[in-house]
Amino acid sequence: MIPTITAFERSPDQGRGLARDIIVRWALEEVGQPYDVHLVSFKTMKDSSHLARNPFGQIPTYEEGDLVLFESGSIVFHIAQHHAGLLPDDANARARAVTWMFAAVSTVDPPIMERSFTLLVDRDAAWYAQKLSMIEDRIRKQLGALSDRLGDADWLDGEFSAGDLMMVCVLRRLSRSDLLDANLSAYIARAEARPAFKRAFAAQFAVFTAASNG
Ligand code: GTB
Repeated sequence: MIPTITAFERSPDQGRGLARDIIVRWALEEVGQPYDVHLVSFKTMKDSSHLARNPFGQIPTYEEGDLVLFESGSIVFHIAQHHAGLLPDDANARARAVTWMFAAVSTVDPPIMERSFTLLVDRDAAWYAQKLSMIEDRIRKQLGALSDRLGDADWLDGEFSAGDLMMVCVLRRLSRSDLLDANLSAYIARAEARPAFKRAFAAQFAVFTAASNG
């Protein structure tokens, strides 16, 4: 059965592929699963039909027969459990890959999101510079630890896994900042060079181009 995901009809990221549908697109491309995309506007995301998919009125969502999922991490985990290619067969290696998925969403992502939010809404506040600097210090500390752990390996734990996919999607949000060291920038570049990422990126970019021309 071909799953259907939701994505922004008009992504505010100018085609940079930062909205989280790219995470799901990429996972589906990695495992070779075709998918349909249902585009939603900011208005229709808050309609009851979309709230039934995601109570928070957000994208991405994933529908496959009777199954309706939200949360990009959970969707990627579902895809990875049902297809070969994103989680190792060995039970311990699999648990470690899942640990990296959680590390991405629950340790590395929160301060990066907070930084994005601060850049967006706090610029006029008297304490803006101080707050930004505190958040960036926190991010630097975490990324230093991450970069040390990665070392000169290609991926976080052996073969490329759903853990790398989630982590790279979190880190890509910093690609225009000075917070990524050369090691993490190269890690992102390696991931973005994967054919599956390129197909996912092109698919979301086509939506951006169509919306811009429409
Ligand atoms: N924890 C959820 C998940 O991982 O699935 C978070 C989902 C989420 O944040 N969805 C956002 C959304 O639907 C889009 S991805 N927002 C609309 C709303 O809440 O009303 C976050 C996002 C938005 C915009 C950019 N951008 O413009 O660069 C990047 C990322």
